[in-house]
Amino acid sequence: MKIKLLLPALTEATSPFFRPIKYSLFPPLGLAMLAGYLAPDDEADLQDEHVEKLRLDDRPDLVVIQVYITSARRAYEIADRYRAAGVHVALGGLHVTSLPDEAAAHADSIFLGPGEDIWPQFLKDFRSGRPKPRYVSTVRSLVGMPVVRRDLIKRHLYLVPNSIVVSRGCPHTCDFCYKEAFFEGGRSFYTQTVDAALAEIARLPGRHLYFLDDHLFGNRRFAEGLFDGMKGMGRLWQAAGTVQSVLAPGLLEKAVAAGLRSLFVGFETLSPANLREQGKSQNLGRDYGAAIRRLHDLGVMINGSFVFGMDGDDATVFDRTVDWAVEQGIETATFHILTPYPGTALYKRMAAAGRLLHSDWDRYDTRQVVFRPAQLAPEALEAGYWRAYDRFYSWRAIARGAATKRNLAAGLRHFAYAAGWKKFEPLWDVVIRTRRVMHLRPVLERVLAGLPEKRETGTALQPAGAV
Ligand code: B12
Ligand code: SF4
Repeated sequence: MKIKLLLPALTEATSPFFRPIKYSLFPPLGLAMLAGYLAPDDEADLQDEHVEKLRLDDRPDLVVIQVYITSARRAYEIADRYRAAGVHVALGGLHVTSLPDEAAAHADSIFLGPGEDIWPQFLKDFRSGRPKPRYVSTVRSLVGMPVVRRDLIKRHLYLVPNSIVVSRGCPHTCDFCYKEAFFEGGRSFYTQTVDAALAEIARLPGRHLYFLDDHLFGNRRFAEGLFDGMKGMGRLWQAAGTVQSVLAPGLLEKAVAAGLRSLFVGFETLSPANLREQGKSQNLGRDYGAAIRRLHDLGVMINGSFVFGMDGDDATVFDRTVDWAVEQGIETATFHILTPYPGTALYKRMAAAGRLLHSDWDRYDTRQVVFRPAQLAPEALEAGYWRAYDRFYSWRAIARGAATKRNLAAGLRHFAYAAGWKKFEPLWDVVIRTRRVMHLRPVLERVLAGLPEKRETGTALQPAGAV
């Protein structure tokens, strides 16, 4: 059987928001995972529109498309084209799960929820000539999952080809998160076995890994087993975790000993009222400053995530948040405009209150305002969002953030990481256009390796006590 697996790009690569480096970071891991269930004599072709031009003039037996909200329009276009040519089209992923009826109009089979149970079932049905129009995941387990078909990934086109996921979902329930809608009807947080996760890590070449799990620390027993097992493997890795897990005694130390060097942390807002409004209770009453100090003391850089536009946010929120993040020495920040994804509690609340402005999914990209904010005009929210990026990544702010570090090495690492990510866009573009992004991987590893903050011998960039 000939099977084509496609990840369409958000709108098209002509979008004004298309930032080549951001979209050349990670390969389509979900699709490579699905390909693991194919038979040895199946011919699979995996294409990712973020990094290559799609070839759509072939006639495979089956086309599989992963649909995110911002790529839905493009995904449907491609699906319609293949269906018109008589090819069976399967659509799955987050957006299909949120809006199955919308997706069903463009597919022969749709898939709701994670693929590990329904995809092998579909393959059996398809091979026997009886594919169903709709498959809904209910059995949630990663035990016995086949090996991810990384041989289908064009590694040289990505800065971080070693992305890895060893769990699904998250133990928390934030109102704005995709998670509850996607995992409805079954477990919404589960992990691989530690042994299977370690075996997958051992198969990955090179040194650097990026765990894309929503919350790698979400199950303490699993996380401890994983980190203990990774100790001595010589890996350098990045991941995502919560403030709560950073503050948990002992766990972070194990992660660092296993090679953790940078953590994406969902601070989201500095306002307790906002946290309450969004049901993000795990952040309530947590000392953000203490979590940051703990990470920095252990030599872990921080990518802080912040959301603007919650009901408690007024026009002062942007500068306040940026100033705080810079003062705390957070190395990189990701800002988002609050976005009610269909199927989430937030979406239901906004829809019931008549606050949604439109259903143009292309614009549900966390950079554009799609609802009526409580205290801000939509234009002011968008302008504030862009200003936050400009201010946080100004040379002055990068230097100020670096100067909070207790030694020269940590300050330089901060400077190199933040500036490298946001200040050399034209260079990134050239490197990506000339397909040389893989040559920058050693540079990333070098910066991540860095040196821990605690080094006693370091040169102070700033008087002691200024942190
Ligand atoms: C890595 C990542 C990215 C990467 C790369 C994505 C990639 N190559 O796949 C980059 C940085 C490019 C990115 C960009 C964006 N992202 Co993003 N990203 C993620 C992240 C952290 C991990 C994705 C992942 O690899 N998951 C692990 C794999 C195993 O799971 P999976 O891909 O979902 O696949 C499984 C199922 O979905 C299912 N499945 C998927 N497709 C199909 C098809 C069939 C036929 C079947 C049977 C099953 C199936 O089976 C797979 C195995 O279970 C997720 C968070 C998350 N937990 O998913 C956010 C997430 C997907 N991103 C999101 C968003 C909003 C964006 C951006 C708009 C952000 C922005 N402002 O730029 C852009 C736009 C992307 C686009 N093209 O439209 C949202 C999506 C919301 C939505 N409803 O679609 C998420 C959920 C983050 C969040 N919590 O809000 N992202
Ligand atoms: S902690 Fe993060 S991943 Fe978990 S539900 Fe909240 S936003 Fe989603």
